[in-house]
Amino acid sequence: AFLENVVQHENFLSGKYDTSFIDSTPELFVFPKRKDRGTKMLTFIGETIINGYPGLENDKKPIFEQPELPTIKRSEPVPEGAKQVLDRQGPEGLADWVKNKKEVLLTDTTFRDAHQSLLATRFRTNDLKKAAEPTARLLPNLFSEEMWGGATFDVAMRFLHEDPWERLLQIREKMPNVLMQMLLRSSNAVGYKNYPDNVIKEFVDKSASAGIDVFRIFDSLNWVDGMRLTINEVREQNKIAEASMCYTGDILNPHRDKYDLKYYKNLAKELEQAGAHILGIKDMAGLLKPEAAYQLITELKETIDIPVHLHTHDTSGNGIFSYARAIEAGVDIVDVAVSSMAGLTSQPSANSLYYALKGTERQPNIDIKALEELSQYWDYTRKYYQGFESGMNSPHTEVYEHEMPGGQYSNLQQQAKAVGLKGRWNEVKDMYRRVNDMFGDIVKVTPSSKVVGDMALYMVQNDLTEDDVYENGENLDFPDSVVELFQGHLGQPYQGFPKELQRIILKGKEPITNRPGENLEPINFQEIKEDLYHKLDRQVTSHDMISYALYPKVFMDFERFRQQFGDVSVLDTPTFFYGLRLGEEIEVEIEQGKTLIVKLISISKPQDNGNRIVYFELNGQPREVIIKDQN
Ligand code: 3PY
Ligand code: ZN
Repeated sequence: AFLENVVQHENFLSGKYDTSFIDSTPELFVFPKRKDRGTKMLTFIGETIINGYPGLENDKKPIFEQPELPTIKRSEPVPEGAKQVLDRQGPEGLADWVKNKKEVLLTDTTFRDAHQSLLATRFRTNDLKKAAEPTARLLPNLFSEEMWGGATFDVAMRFLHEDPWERLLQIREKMPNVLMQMLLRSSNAVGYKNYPDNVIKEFVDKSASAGIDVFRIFDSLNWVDGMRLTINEVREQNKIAEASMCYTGDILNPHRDKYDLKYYKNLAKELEQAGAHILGIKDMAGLLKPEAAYQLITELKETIDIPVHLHTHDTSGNGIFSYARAIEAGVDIVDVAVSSMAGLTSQPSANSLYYALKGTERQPNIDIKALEELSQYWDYTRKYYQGFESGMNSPHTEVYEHEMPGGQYSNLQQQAKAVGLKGRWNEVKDMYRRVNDMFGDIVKVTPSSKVVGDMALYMVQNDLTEDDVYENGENLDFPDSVVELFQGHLGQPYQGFPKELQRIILKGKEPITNRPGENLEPINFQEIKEDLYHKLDRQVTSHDMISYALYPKVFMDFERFRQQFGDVSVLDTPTFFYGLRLGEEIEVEIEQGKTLIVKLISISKPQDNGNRIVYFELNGQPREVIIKDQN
């Protein structure tokens, strides 16, 4: 299979894969003969029944209750919302509209950060899109719905075998009144490394035309030079540039003065001057304590003229208190999730905030009954994803020590497990903090947070201390991501890299100090288009080209999967993760008006070669598929 071809290839194993690897390795493109859609679907379901879904225990399919959605009146027009303000008045007009609101405005993160932070980003478009229209109709006063970007882009292709662009287009269509918001890692786009400038521009342009209105842009080292091109391109598209500063450290701690109030005020001013329509504060780990929130927002409101939008994670359990203080100080917009998808490593609950602000003039103007009903939908749907829960079930104040972003916690835990450190998770967390100190106290957010995590794993795995690194670093083979960070390939940290450690890690290599994008050759999209056309033997869209430019290997794996199994995004989630029970029958709408009825009849014992025959009925006709039992 293509996936195996790739991951077993020596160039891949050595870590030297990029587009040219794919280009020069034609054997990867030996795709199986085309099959009809029914057979492809049965093959996928059969695979899942026999071999399970990667990352989930191959358990029996649980019985799930059917999630219920609130009732809506489709015959009535969709109420107008902030999207119409943007379309009529442009980004500056929208920013004024925000500033003139008395009540605090809300961004709902349920469709993006909430599940990225609670469930390893695994929510499927199928479940998200069902909630889209009720959300748009019942919560038209939302400032925005964060529903794209961050890790959702690669996870969609990599693990869910679905096209992230389809998700955007489908949800956009169902939410015509709410601003669609994405998280954009600036020159790292939705990836983990810097991309050529023309890739960033193309990505922004196509995201805007596919429906994104608000681009929350951040740089993983708070390096404004790494953000200007992205901010300019968003402005060029007449969309909202929400340039964000990542909050790290503790402005209340006088002994920790690298990131003090002055630092943030200067940064905010710089971002405003760089063209931000809104200032974002991205508290990705949830470190902003209530009093710090009050002081920070108070000072920022005096320093800049654009609206301020605050994002936090509720890991410590103090999220609502921090929001309440920020709101008292005049913050314009805050990020919340629908209650059953809120709390812990996710955002604070919208429902809780509504009640917390009762009796104040800044209470959000939102329909609490609708929020409760939507919460029920997410509650039931979340159960489908129970195998991806992190196991954290109470507030973790230790986050103030390790400072790990909400979205990284469950991911690093998985990574630790994968390298055999399952029983040493506490050590990994502690090492994460120590690595941050070694690195000179840097901003930790994707992808810089991943580098800190990689180094922590490396040190725990090899039983290394800081002294070992300083004394014996010449003989250590540091993770590639660590070398790249210290080479300047993710940009420049505030106050520079620690010189001694940089020397040890780079072993004589020269670091760069200019913008990494300036050193990268532009991608030739025309060439990609022709190339993909020949390889895929189908029309190539501009979305395909960007997905390929960002993630060549992931995109080709995804294509290979689609050729083998078809479009599995149409399957309901329990079937996608667990297959079918004996005798169970499901309906799958593979396109509008075309439904397949699939029933599992029986499964043979494994033959000598390990194959099993899975017997189905497809639209009443007997069908069988042969599946290799990998167990
Ligand atoms: C991302 O970049 O995906 C994040 O959510 C960072 O907090
Ligand atoms: Zn976040």
